[in-house]
Amino acid sequence: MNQEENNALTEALENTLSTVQDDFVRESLMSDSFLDFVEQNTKPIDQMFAYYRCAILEVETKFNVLDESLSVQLERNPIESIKSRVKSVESLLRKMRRKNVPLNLSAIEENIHDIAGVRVICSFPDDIYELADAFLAQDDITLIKRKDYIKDPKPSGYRSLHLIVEIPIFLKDGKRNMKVEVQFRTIAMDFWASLEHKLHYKHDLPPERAKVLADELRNCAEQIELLDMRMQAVRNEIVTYNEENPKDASFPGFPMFDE
Ligand code: 0O2
Repeated sequence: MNQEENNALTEALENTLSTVQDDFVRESLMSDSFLDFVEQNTKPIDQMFAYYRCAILEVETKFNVLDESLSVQLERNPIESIKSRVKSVESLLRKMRRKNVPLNLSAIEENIHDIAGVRVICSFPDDIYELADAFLAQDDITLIKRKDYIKDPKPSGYRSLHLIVEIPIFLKDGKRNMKVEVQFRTIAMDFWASLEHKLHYKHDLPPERAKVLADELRNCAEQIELLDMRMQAVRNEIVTYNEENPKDASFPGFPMFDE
């Protein structure tokens, strides 16, 4: 076959493929039965996502309350920021495919634990455990799973404390328990994870270069762990000094409140 015939054949094949694709979309994805299926299923899915957004609101409120109350005792806010998200549909479908989850809502709620995600960014490593303990001690929180990637970092170098918890949300017609993944990190751990996440998904390097960069990122994670430990040590020294040298705040003879 000469070049001209080859080009003509390629073009004919591409046209046929395009027609087949078009027919498939019209007959399957635009068929009455599929559109009826979408209509019937959209509302329960929207409802499920709304319940997860409610659960996020409940968890965020708990951390805002903890931050506010601990700020008096610690004389600083242990939480730097809170970031929340409901998992994207694409990410949810990928995870369902990976974990072979059946295509129904109760199977999704049972098997996918991070549809609602709350990330609590703390100042110091110790704050993470103090906040996690205070959160878990609340009697409407049930711990489902704990993954401590600070004590046992992932091979990538990733460090955070993950808790999967169940929390009730209160609706017009009753109570519903929802699963939420709470990730705790320091600012330094968050800095690393955010940049690593961006770099991880945006390269197409040959395997040997990818390995060199993965080693470099793991090395950065180790440096960040050291920085966290040094900042924690500075804070501990200040706290110890203040405990050993308390300021006398009471006006002599006129205590404003009883101790
Ligand atoms: P998204 O939706 O983009 O946030 P499991 O459910 O236990 O079977 P899973 O969910 O893979 O398995 O659990 P894992 O690994 O404990 O937690 C996954 C989430 O932790 C990720 O969400 C990230 O937010 C974070 N994470 C885990 N490992 C890394 C890492 O090496 N680098 C960074 N930057 N983040 C990490 P997803 O899956 O990205 O979902």
